[in-house]
Amino acid sequence: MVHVNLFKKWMYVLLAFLIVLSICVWKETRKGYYVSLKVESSTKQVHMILWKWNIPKQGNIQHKADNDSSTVFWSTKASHIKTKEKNSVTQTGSNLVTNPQKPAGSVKVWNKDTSSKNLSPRLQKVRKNYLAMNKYYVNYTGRRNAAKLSPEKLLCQLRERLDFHMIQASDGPFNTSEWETYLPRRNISMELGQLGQCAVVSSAGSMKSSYLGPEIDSHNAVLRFNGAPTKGFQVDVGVKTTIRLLNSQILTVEEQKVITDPQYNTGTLIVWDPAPYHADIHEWYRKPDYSFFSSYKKYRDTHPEQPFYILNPYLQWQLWDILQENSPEDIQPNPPSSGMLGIVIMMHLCDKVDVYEFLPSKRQTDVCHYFQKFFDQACTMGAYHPLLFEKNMVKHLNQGTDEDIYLHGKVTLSGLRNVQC
Ligand code: NCC
Repeated sequence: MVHVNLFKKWMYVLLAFLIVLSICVWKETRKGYYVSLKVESSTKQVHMILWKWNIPKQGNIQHKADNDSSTVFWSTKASHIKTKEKNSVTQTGSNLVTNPQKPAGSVKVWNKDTSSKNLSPRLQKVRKNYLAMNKYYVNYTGRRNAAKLSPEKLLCQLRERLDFHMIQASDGPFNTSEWETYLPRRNISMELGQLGQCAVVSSAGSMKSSYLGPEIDSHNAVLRFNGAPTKGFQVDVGVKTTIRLLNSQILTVEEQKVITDPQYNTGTLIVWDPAPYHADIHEWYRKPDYSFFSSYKKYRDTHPEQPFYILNPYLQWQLWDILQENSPEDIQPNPPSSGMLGIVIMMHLCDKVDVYEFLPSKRQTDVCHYFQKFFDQACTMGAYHPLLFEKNMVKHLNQGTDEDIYLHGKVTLSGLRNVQC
């Protein structure tokens, strides 16, 4: 009898164990199923999940759940090389003293022929989904350069085909007395003058611990993006802000913050908004991607003295066409990133442009921004924006050295006004 009871007890324990085990296994299976659903389900759902311009809360620690968080570098010789090297960059006064432990010529930096096949499986799926979605009705019928154009020819394309004008009172729907009081009267080139050496500061996590602040501030003009702060990060990113390029989402979603936070009230502001590929300015005006016109006006009412421009909606697609024409594969049919737009705007305004951490240095990290603890490889490699192809083009145009990229994430580009075509 005692034996039978003991046996029964053991059976119950075993049964309970099996039930708990099955629940755990079921939960794990559901997790995996959800992850794959995220990238393969209907385009509408994918669009919501793929964080087009959705803003992580500052200070939140988040990590994209996938297995592509390794640090990836692209060598000019061998692709897909992982590195964990720790070269030291120390600072004395305003001069950067570097101690490269790597001999020149063997540094690993972004490869200008990086293809979507080098992306993690998750980001490859994301790219394919955006291609299928084609939200902006892109219908590219232009050339495809099988061989890479020379950097000189590419610079000529940028110089001749990009329309850099900011919206002015004579532009179609803005030709009303109501708008006249809002749009800046002076054009941006007159406002800023001819600029010499300029810097573009990407918001990448790898700006952290770069000690590039003094070098960045030594430029005649500095361009920053969206909410990227300088306060508290001066040593790494500097303090000078000549231009801040905003996407229309931040102006609408964080309207109050943008209006009241003094960091936005420095230098010249430019806002841009994704437009449909073939849209004319009237169509875009009626239906912008983000309804930012009222936020723009509110900002202008609060800070009437600060120059604040609206980028014409054609530039993004003229630039996209050049990116597509010079890429061997289909690029995401979405506008280029603020980063790429900012780079070409500075190439238009300046004699020389140093761009920091757009091409990742040895400090490359999956931390998205230098000012937030948010992890996602997509910030560097691209998801919504065709960032990978933008980076290929910037690498191709670089006039600086691979060492500068490796140590400082720095590329040097020629201003477009100096280009002979
Ligand atoms: O992140 P974001 O860009 O503001 O960064 C500005 C530009 O820096 C370059 N960058 C950034 C991070 C990184 N790890 N590597 C990089 O090379 C890119 O060129 C980038 O454009 C944008 O382009 O406007 C973007 O805006 C954010 C976000 O909307 C704003 O920061 C406002 O909060 C988007 N992020 C999310 O939606 C989560 C980003 O996709 C594009």
